[in-house]
Amino acid sequence: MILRLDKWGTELPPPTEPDPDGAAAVQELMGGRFGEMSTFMNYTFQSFNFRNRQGARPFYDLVANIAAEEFGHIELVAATINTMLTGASPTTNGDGDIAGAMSGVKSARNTQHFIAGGHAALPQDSMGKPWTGENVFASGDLIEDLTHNFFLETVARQNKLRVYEMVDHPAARALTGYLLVRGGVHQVAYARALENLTGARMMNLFPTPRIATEKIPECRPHIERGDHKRIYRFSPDDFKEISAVFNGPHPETGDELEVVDGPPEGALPNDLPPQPKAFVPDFHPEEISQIAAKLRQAAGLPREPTGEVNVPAQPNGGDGGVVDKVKDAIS
Ligand code: MN3
Repeated sequence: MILRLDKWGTELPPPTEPDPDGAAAVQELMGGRFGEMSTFMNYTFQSFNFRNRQGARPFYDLVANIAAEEFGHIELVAATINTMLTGASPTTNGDGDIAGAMSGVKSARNTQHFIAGGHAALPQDSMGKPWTGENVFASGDLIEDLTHNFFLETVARQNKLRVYEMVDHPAARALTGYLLVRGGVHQVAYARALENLTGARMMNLFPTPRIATEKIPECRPHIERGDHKRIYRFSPDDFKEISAVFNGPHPETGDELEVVDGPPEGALPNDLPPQPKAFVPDFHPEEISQIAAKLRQAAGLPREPTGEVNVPAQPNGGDGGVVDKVKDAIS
């Protein structure tokens, strides 16, 4: 089973200028062959199918635990795409007129973001191809699976760097900076697991690809915090044998690898604003808010929402601040 925390693995900037074509590129990190859906489902199936777990407990614990972190990576990629799509078409809730509301995005690279989705992420790659279970390799042979996972994380980091270089939107940069560091940890984890299992000198393969993560500004805060050498234990009581395989010096920095009890501190999620002209979550979202407030009170809950967010939704519907900018110019 999985416990869910209503937090993001790292802080992301709130919506600014929309970047729908950039968001289409970021989709590769969601549903591409080497995207986060693939890492998540690979480790999930490998852990579900793991036989003789008691006999190989440290390896089972490692794979199962990394699977849990990957769930949060999918969430972050989605949040990034959603941030970049916020306000991509006019979204302020005027006097009921929706004529032409979507015309601004008819040439977007991924029109499904706006037709099938509500200005939102989809389980697809950067070409709009749906993620497929063919991306999962779970042979049951531990050495094969670990070798595959090392390769998966290696190529995933290359893809992250390419998206970083392609897209300069601040949300995409924050995302790729974080994922490059965390993906690097998982790459080291599978390499160390193979090394501890077989004696193969996997550390000689680093750095592959030759990414100077410490020189990337969006990676640096995560490295300074020590997140390049840590596996977090995503469970109150389980997966305690990770340290039996995730140990030794980091191949690039020489820092001692460490297992931290409990999930990372993370960050409160931003509340992305409604997109009323796309009926997200409704043409009149304030009606749903009023109903929710009544239901909360009837259930004996406080009138105000109990959950916490980092940056609240902008009341103007997050149309990129265009309305506010016009108001500022007039007044
Ligand atoms: Mn990941």
